[in-house]
Amino acid sequence: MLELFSLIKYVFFQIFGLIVAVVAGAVFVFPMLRKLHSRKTTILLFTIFFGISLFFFAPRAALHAIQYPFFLKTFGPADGPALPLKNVINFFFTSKNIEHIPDITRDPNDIPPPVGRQESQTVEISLEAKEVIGEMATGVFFNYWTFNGTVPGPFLRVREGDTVKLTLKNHPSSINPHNIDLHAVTGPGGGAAVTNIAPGESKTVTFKAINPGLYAYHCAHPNVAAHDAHGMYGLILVEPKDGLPKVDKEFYVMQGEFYSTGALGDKGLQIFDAQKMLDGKPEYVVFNGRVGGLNDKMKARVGEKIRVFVGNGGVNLISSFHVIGEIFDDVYPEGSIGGAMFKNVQTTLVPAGGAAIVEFGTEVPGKYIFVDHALSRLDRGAWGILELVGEPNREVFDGVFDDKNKSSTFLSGYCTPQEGYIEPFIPAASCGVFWKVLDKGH
Ligand SMILES: [Cu+2]
Repeated sequence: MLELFSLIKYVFFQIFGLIVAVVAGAVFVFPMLRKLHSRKTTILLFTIFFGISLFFFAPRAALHAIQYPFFLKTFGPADGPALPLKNVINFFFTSKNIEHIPDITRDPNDIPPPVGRQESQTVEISLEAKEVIGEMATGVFFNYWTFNGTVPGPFLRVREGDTVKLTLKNHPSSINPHNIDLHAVTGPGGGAAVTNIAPGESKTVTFKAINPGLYAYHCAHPNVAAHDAHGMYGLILVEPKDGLPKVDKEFYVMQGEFYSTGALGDKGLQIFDAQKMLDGKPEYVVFNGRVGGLNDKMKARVGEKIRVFVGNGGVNLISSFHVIGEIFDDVYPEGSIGGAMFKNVQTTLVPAGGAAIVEFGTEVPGKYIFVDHALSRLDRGAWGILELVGEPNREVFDGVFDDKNKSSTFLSGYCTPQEGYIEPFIPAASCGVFWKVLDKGH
């Protein structure tokens, strides 16, 4: 009910507000003016009003289409990011059929094992475009468009030289058409050109994985940015012929931005804000689809070697990926495999629609926070905790955790959201401000 109210608030109130204003103006203002002033003055006043209206609205063009927002005019090669009003109304009437996902996050541990083959083969993959409702933070809901019901979509893993036969279905409850563009594909649209599907349809693209690397995939149906900004992305790893070196743990992390009409922390179903997307001003910047999505999921033992497949669904920001308290021993920059690698890196760039692979050994127990080191984004949700358990290693790291300092106790593992620390403090990555504002009761 709260969700429907949000829709009414933002879309229908706007329309009805306009109608009410016009009717009220005609019914009340005109006779009032007629009573107080002559016909000539009335016409003059209305002309002034009409002129001012033209002054404000003419530069924004006439009503571009029956869409929300009404006046958004863009110059992309296809449809703009405004939502067709018929889809908004359709959503309003079919929202009961849309699946509510309890946890929109793709588990960062959910990665297929290494391919482990010495020869190429044909790999069949099936994905489903699915529009669902999920929780961004406690009480904050989004209409996510997904691959297989989570953000990001499944981690796909094939071998260099494999032939991939990928079938994409669009769930019958979808309102929008979708497709898939995999950056591992060599061919028109990365597959998008042959996988446009209406709700209920399914199509197949077959491609040869020629180049090893870690690649993003995403929906490229117009408006591409709008589809991506709803959560339609994931990663595909094309392993080199001999595979990647063995590690102990692999994690799957993907950053993304979400643009809502409501401000950060506003409760209820959030309406997509096309203008904020064009302006590159997201309300939420998160890992794996929601605030706190990675927390309580990434755990390892001291001594284990860790590999993180990091992607960025965008659509506007470049991620400055960093793990607080760790140094990346090895980085496959931009997800490139087979080229020059970076050694001993603090922060690595993950471009929009791009990826990186980072690897690090673990020496000291504690909590290690994955962040986008454009640090104000932490307050929008871009952080997640890796917990390392093991014996203290005082040769590598020594000191006393200060029980009175929340950031100190948090990183040592004492501070939990349940304990209710609520004041903001430095570093903001710690438990206080986020739990209070975004995730109370998490
Ligand atoms: Cu799509």
